[in-house]
Amino acid sequence: MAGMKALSLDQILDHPTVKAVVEDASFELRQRRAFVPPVCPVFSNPYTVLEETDRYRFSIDPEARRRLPGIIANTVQTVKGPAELGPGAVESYARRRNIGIVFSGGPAPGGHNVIAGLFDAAKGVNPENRLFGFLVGPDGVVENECIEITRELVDRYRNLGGFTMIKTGRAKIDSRQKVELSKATCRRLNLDALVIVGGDDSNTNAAFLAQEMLADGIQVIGVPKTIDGDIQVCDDEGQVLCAVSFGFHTAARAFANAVAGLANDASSDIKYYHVCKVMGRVASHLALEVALQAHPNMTVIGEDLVDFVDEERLEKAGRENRIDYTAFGMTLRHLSRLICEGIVQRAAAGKNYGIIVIPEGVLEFINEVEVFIMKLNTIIAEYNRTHDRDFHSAFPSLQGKLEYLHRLAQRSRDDSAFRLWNTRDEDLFNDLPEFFQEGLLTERDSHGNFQFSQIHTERVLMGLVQDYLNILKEKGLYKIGIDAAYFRKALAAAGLDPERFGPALFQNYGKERFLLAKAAIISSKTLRQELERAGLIGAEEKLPEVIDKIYKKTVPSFKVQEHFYGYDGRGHDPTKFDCTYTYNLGLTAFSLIANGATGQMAAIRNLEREFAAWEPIGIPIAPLMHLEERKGKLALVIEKALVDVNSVAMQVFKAHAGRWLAAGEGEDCYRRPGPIRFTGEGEEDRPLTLQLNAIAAPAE
Ligand code: FBP
Repeated sequence: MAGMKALSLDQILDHPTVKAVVEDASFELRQRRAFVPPVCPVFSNPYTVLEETDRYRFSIDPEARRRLPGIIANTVQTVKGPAELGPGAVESYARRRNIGIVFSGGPAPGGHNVIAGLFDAAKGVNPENRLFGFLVGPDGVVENECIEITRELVDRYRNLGGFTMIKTGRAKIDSRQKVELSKATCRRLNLDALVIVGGDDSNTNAAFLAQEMLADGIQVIGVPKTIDGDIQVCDDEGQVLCAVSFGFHTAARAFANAVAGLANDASSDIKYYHVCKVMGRVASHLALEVALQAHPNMTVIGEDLVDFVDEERLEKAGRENRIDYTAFGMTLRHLSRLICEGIVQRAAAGKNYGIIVIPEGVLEFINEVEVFIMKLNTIIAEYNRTHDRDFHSAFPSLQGKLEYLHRLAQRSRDDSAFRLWNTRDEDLFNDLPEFFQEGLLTERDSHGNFQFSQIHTERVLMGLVQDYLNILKEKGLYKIGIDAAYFRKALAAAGLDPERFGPALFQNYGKERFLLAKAAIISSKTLRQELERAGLIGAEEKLPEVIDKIYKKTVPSFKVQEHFYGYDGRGHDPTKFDCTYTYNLGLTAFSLIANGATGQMAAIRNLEREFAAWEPIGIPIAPLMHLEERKGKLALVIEKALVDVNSVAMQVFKAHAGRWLAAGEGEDCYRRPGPIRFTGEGEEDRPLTLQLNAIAAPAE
């Protein structure tokens, strides 16, 4: 440190560089805070009205008609900006209101802007309007835990990720008692309306509350949130009303950027397969978007596995005059084989590394596992219904849970009518690795959903991949291809004739650029035998060093690094798309409230198109509901939108899967989507899936 100036701590702390470093607001953060999302043209009017339209049709579930009579006849409403409103209408629009807002479920980037949009619209119309934020999710409504949202608070969180301002929770207002307590909260706060920002389950909850609160004149409006992207609403004719929930774009971009970083590392260090599990509880929308954004070598799309038919098995059975029913639908083992195929092909082209993307919810599409999940859901739900303690506190250890299952299997022996868990189920279940058994028996969430994020799906799958690769290796079918130019150069340098050794060592010498060792060569011993047979070395002669070295390079070692991309992307600061989308959702929610709507979900139509075409609307929630198995019982819920395997985005993905596998001589096709940022040009401004699917959208 000789020659350095001696500075006092005060002088150091006073230095402008130090001040910039310790300042909590980074440059990017300041840019974010300064960003003012553009608003749909209709919101530049001082007032808005709702135009009902019957252009969209929904097939209504009779159960929804029975249980939601007050809101089932709702139609799609378009937010319009009239030149002027009559005096009575202005008064009613601008009358003083108290509005509550609550986040429900996992965080999704953009939530704070929903609050900001709602707040700005409410205060803009009447500064006396008040906004209350319920704390830590729906429990805040039940327990009347809330804060008044002020401008200072809103400004602190504009354009920022997370749900930090009022937090979130997964509780559900699902019992008479909770509904009554929620009503009491709303009455106590003199609320005119409650906005529920959540996923399919929370919007389902919003519809039931809307029905319940009709008599009190309290409006309930939903807002489509979830990074999973599985709230997508179309009418019966496929006209898109809500192309994607908010948060999806940001999470997908964050995941894709991380995957692109791994691709850089993998193709530099050339020794790892990076297996990236990406969130998405059931649907594979996020995995598909990551594939389009980053072009990993392999991406599994859960929905694509459902209709899988193993033609080879079928043919084999056909030759034996029987039908093999196990050939229909994907098994874990078969999926692992498909992944192995890709790995083996890449290895043959000299690539012993790569990127594999697996959707978190893939198990939902694997028959054998799905059966377990459904059976265990029912067993746990039944137990909770009929006992004083819940299943997980009654059996905290895996051993205890397995013993309970064993008792059920025994019961199936004595009672043929009891089919829920039989000895075959038990045998199959006992074959699974312990951590997987534990995962399948984890606690369900409050909506009765299986928590895929808690399961190491990638570990289960990669375990099977590793086993099968070992088998292929022993059979001599999994080898690393050696570049012919390298082989010739190395042999020439060692004074050996590559033209003599090449045909003895490789199955495709002189035919292809990457040379594959003969299948029979699977050890130093078999290598010797091959060379002796070709008369290239004598029985007592030492194996030439260079040959041994090249042989070792043909032997693959499969090394995996596992990654989980979920919470990081879910908590990311939103893209400009999500900032703008959510701010306009907040404005839309206020328009719906000020115009008296209830049981509607705020949405923006035409998200897949340029901003000028965005159209704020209200979607009736009740007609979207259908019956589905939950916690072992049929429940009325909004249907999750899965990846449409025939969509344009899927067709593009499938058409490029071979190219992105890059199991040939060329380079990998990794794409660098880049980080999410607010400065500079060039950020893709909406999800690629949406842009692609819009190609086939019916003309307006
Ligand atoms: P939401 O549907 O509530 O938005 O949550 C989605 C999600 O992020 C899934 O992708 C993931 O499976 C799950 O939440 C994780 O849940 P938890 O936060 O309870 O671990």
